[in-house]
Amino acid sequence: VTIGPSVMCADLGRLTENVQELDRAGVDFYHFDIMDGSFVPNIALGPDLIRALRPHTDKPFDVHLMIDEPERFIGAIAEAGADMISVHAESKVHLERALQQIRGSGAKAGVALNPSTPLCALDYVGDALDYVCMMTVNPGFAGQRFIPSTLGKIGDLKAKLSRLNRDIRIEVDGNISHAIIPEVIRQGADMLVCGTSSLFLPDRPLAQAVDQVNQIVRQARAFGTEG
Ligand code: S6P
Ligand code: MG
Repeated sequence: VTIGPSVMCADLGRLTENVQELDRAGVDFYHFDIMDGSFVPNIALGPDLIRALRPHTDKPFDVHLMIDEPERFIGAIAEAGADMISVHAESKVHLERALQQIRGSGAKAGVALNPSTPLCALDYVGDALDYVCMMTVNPGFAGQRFIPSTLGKIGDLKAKLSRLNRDIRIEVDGNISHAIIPEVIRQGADMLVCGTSSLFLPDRPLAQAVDQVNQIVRQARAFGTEG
């Protein structure tokens, strides 16, 4: 199980300092939310920021495209330094083609699913898929409430993926709090996007927050192997 800070939740005025601190504390990847003001009712980040941050860390960059026509921007995002790119199944997209395009750019290919989107959206793209970004809030904003029905959906996805017998990772994104981390791990989550609910807390330095999340993850995993 890996943890990735959500970059939009960092102090954007001190982003390189934040990244150095998070790196030292032991995060595994960085999650970038790209929003176009149309697919979601908010605007955030872009390829220039990814490019600017790329020299400051060796950790993988995971880019979540919340945009209407993702195929138009996959090339630019990959070129800016993305290692993983996810496109929304609900966007205006030829999903299988977009996944091939992502892999062709050298990145891992992901599909992001809104909380209300059924898992059958993944039925015919399994061969082109490296990971699923399972939204546990409606995309658009940090600091929202976890949608309870998505918890069982993670387990359903895990079961579906094991039937495919392929190493497709499950990323969970949205209000992944200290309390919910053990639950999502139990359901089969492999990658945790950590934002205002777990890492960027007003009362704690980043390094301490990372330690705490890593400890919760270790405990949850130890508990899982015991039975
Ligand atoms: C939401 C976005 C997410 C948020 C993340 C923030 O549209 O895709 O990646 O950045 O949910 O975390 P939190 O803990 O504030 O919900
Ligand atoms: Mg996201």
